[in-house]
Amino acid sequence: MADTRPATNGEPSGGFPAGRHIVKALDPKWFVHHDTNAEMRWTSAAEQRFATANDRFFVRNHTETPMIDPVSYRLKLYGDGLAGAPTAEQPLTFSLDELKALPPYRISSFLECTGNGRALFALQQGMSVPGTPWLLGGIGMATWGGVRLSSVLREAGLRPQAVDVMATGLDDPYVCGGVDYGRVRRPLPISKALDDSILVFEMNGAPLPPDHGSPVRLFVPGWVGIASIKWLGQLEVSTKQLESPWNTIWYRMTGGDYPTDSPPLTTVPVRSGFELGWGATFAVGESVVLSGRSWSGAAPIERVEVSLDGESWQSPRLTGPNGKHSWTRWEVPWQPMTPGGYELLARATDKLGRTQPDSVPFNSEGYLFWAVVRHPVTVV
Ligand SMILES: Nc1nc2c(c(=O)[nH]1)N[C@H]1C(S)=C(S)[C@@H](COP(=O)(O)O)O[C@H]1N2
Ligand SMILES: [Mo]
Repeated sequence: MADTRPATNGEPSGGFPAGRHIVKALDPKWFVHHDTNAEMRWTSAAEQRFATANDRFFVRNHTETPMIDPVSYRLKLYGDGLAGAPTAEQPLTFSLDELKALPPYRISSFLECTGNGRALFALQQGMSVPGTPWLLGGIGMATWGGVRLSSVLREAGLRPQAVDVMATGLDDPYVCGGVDYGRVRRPLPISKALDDSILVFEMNGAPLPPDHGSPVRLFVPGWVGIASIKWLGQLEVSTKQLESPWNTIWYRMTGGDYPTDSPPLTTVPVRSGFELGWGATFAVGESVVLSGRSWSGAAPIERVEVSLDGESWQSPRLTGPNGKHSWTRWEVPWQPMTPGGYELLARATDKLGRTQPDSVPFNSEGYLFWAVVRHPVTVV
């Protein structure tokens, strides 16, 4: 993957270059800049309620945000998985109004980049991996409003023989290392497409913003972010398995001890983050309440264990919603009495018993760092 950037040894500074890869304003107070992408600072999470405000939500763009006219927008559907097997040249189309006429559907779910936590492979395990060096801010939580993908597929004449749906974005083709890989696209198995996948046109009650896929994006709850194709232009519905570089070359585990036929990545593992800056400072003797969030793509969170001294563990009470695809919040009091450097640890276990290990095996793209994060802070 030519999307290669040096790993970082801490939180990169703000400072966004000119260039319009991302349309919304990116205040360095809330975002860390990585080339075409913007990472949420966890200090921003601390000031928010449960959901992440649209203007503080992380952005992951392979190229740049396109501006698409919602009035002339048409979603195209084609393939032999639809009755009459419409072709790419003569597809079925849906306008935004036609999509909005289908029964409404809403889900509160986090969205997380597959590479979230990538910088921690180097920081915690001394493993060098290429790619955007996200700390833990490649995640956000929103209420996504739209219509079920199943409603659209049935309206389009879904055949029982269909096995895969390829979603393709309208952003520019992704060129990397001199190779044009075409538009960002990834196949979705029909089972997940019919289960809880959504075509989204509302984010937290507002029209979907340009950077997050306006006018329509796919949203695949609990799955790695790449499944949720933005600026959705077309859906190919096929009776055969489909492939794209986004499920054959990238977004699957490669290298290390992983078998060469590891499947494309789907469900997000269990993770936890403190609502603190990386390297936050505290005053000695001061009483504070530390807060954080834990999440899993497969199930609600069962319990969280926190260690503030690297030795003893406590189980903070979970507060607020704790749904299948949401993060849940927790709080722990702390009064550090000795100056120095500390590592704050949080380990979550979900209701399926999946938990966070102390370290994770190497994979060459640095995907899915789900080990316990050692969050550095200083007491002065
Ligand atoms: N068309 C298109 N869809 C896309 C992407 C993209 O670059 N182009 N990036 C993917 C990745 S890798 C992630 S993590 C999410 C990020 O969504 P967000 O920018 O709304 O946070 O969108 C996914 N969908
Ligand atoms: Mo991603």
